Amino acid sequence: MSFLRKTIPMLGALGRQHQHLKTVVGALPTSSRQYSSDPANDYANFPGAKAPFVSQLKLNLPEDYAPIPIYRVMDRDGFIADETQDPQLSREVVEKMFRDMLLLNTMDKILYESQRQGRISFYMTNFGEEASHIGSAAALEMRDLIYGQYREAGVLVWRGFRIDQFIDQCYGNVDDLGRGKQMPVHYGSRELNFVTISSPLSTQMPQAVGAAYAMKMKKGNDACVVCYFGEGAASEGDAHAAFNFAATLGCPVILFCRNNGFAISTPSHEQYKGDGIAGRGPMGYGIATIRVDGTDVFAVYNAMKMAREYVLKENKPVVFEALAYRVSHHSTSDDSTAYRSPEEIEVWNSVDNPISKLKRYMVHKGWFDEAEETAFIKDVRKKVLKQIAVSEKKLKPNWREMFEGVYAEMPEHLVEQRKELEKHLEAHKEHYPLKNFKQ
Ligand SMILES: Cc1ncc(C[n+]2csc(CCOP(=O)(O)OP(=O)(O)O)c2C)c(N)n1
Ligand SMILES: [Mg+2]
Repeated sequence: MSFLRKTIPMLGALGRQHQHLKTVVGALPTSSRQYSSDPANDYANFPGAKAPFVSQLKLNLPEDYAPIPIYRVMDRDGFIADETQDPQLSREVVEKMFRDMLLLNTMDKILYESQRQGRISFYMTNFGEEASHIGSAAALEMRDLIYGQYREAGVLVWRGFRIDQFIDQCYGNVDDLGRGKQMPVHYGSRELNFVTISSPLSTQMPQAVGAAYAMKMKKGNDACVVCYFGEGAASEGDAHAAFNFAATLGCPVILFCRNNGFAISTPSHEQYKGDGIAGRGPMGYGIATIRVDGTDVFAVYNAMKMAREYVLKENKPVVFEALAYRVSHHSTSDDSTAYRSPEEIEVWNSVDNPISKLKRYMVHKGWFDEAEETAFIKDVRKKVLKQIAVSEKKLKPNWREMFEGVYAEMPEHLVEQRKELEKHLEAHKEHYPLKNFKQ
């Protein structure tokens, strides 16, 4: 009874409201009517979608829609097809791009081998993706905040992360900025505005969007967030959350997908059925989207400049898809020849390789010097090998540090665990290599 007593007056109120709306709509000229079911208007205005009405029933098939085109500046021979697209970078900048790619490539080769020799526990190379790292990093400002996935070491190289910092991190020694808390390649640098890598895929994505939202709230903001992720990581639920929050909250974030064709052994054609990750942008999430040849450093650079300008001017996100090929194994825990042919790998390692493309461009410009390249690689090799010898001799951080640095104040349960470990090590010290840790 009491339910009815409350409901009947409510229905009466709704009826009155409905009556009122009818009067208002009736009074409006047809053109300004807001309601989708108006027969005089074939453009629907549902709260959930604005689109035309049609009277032909049609199943919208993926193949009815053209794929998003791939922007490129250079062809595989290093020639610029449309001169208006040449970013006109100075010789100095192009040489830095080239040298940074060579440095990354050389360091990767040695650190990969050092894992094979049992010197470090794990490694991931960046072969084939150097242009998307360097081209994107070069188009940003240092104040822009970077969230990486793990295969973006070139962004750090461009920003000035040093060889000793890379190698100390891989050894997790006392000079590792991460204090030995993470696996190799999980770099981070407060100084370089690069948030520390997390192993669980896509965790960085909603975090990056949140950081961009916070930036937008700051008066006079002139920085954006760039969030790198792989096409495999884009299948995680967190990726959806990130895309949708970025769009609906209007966040100045560039959602940079490195689509390298594989998520460990899963090829991209098994990962998704749509038009890559770019295909999700404009229609799926209502996000401005750019798709580029990720082996072309100038294409990535131009597109990133445009993306940065847009996200800051509009306070809206951009989906950025850089297409490339993961030339090496996923990591040292993988053998990719088990699921792809050596011939296929070789194409991407030679003719369609980002470094050789830039090199050919430099040759046409008369900016390339073979002897200089050889000397540079030799010098990097020497530095890396020397640093390995230094980094592997350094002590590990004090083991007590493992409990520190996550919370501003150590919670009770961690204080307890640290005490327990202290007691355990005191009782069984002969079984632990304590001399390798800083006291
Ligand atoms: C939540 C989660 N699931 C699975 C993994 C294991 N894993 C690590 S990397 C990876 C593949 C990611 O592929 P992609 O995002 O395309 O990046 P790529 O390695 O190609 O650069 C997987 C499945 C993980 N780290 N986290
Ligand atoms: Mg991938």
